[in-house]
Amino acid sequence: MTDNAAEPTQHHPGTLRHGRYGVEAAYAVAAEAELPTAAWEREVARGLELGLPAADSIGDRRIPTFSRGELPHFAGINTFLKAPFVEDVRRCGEYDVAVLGAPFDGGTTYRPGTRFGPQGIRKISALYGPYSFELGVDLRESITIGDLGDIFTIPGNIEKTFDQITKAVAHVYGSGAFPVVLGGDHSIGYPTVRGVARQLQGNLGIIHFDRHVDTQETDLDERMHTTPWFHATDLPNVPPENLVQIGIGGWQAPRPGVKVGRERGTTIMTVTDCVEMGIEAAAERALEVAWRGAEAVWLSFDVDCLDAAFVPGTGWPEPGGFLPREVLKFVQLVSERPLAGIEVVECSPPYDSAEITSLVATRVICDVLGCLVRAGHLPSSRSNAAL
Ligand SMILES: [Mn+2]
Repeated sequence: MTDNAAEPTQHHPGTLRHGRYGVEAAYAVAAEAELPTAAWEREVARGLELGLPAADSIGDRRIPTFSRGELPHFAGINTFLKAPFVEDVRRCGEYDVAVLGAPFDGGTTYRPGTRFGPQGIRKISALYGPYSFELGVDLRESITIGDLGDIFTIPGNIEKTFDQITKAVAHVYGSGAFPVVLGGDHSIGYPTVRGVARQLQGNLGIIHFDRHVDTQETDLDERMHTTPWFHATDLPNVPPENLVQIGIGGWQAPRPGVKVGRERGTTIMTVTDCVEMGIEAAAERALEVAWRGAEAVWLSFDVDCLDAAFVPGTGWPEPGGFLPREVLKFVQLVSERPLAGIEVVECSPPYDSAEITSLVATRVICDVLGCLVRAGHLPSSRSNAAL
């Protein structure tokens, strides 16, 4: 970056004339100065009250005896981002964002293990604080997040599990909270969409990141993780014309699914297409397709859309996928419009290496939430939560 790039931003005139930053860093450094600390101060006070003031030898008197907040990152109970555990799910509407796990891998057709996806994602999410430097957002100061724990899935029964997931997602979406679903294999894409769609008057669009089309009717005689969008786009208010599939490619795309997508008119964007047109243009195109005539848009993120090198812990790894910085940019751009919710699927901790796949999943969720906050879509007008 050159000194020329460090012009003061419109939002913070006059604060940056020293030429030490490029455009993004200049924005980031200035944005941090504008962020409040009120929620953090409340968290410290609560920690001291519930966790007792620290031993006399501790100089920093904000530290309690028992860890009761963000710190230390390795301590505490594993909810997502150390959000409060909401045991009474009837109260999920009191939060802007509700995290719920869908621990199910009965739809996998090769590697299993995604039943441990919610656990893996929650565990590594402890590494993250609520603040993003580049986004200039502090989630703790902007929104409330509750972790509802996991849906009671039925390991040996796909259809009963689907019914449980649909009921859970409809409950959360209907409460006004923004659902963040931790998969689970991609078979859950059908019941999650069904849960949101039944709460809408109008149509639901889907932005789908994946190496695989997932549009065939059945696989191995069941509605497996290769089939969610066939069934989702059978729903009356989930038209296939609003399904945009991003990152598709490689040697794992079943021909029956491709045929269905062609016949129904889904939109498919390969990695090369996206990279060559540019991520900004690709995101614009994806938004255009998903939002055309739609009331809301669901984001379904399969971690295997990334190159296999970055996601060892997944069911069907495929080389040639996105780089993390490409896909993160992409999800940030699509989150400049409102979303109905997000699911992150196909994270399989038993196959993971150094928790890197779970970390990618966490990062995608945090970037989506951060961008929704930055764009003013969270807290949403649907939310009942009061900060
Ligand atoms: Mn996939």
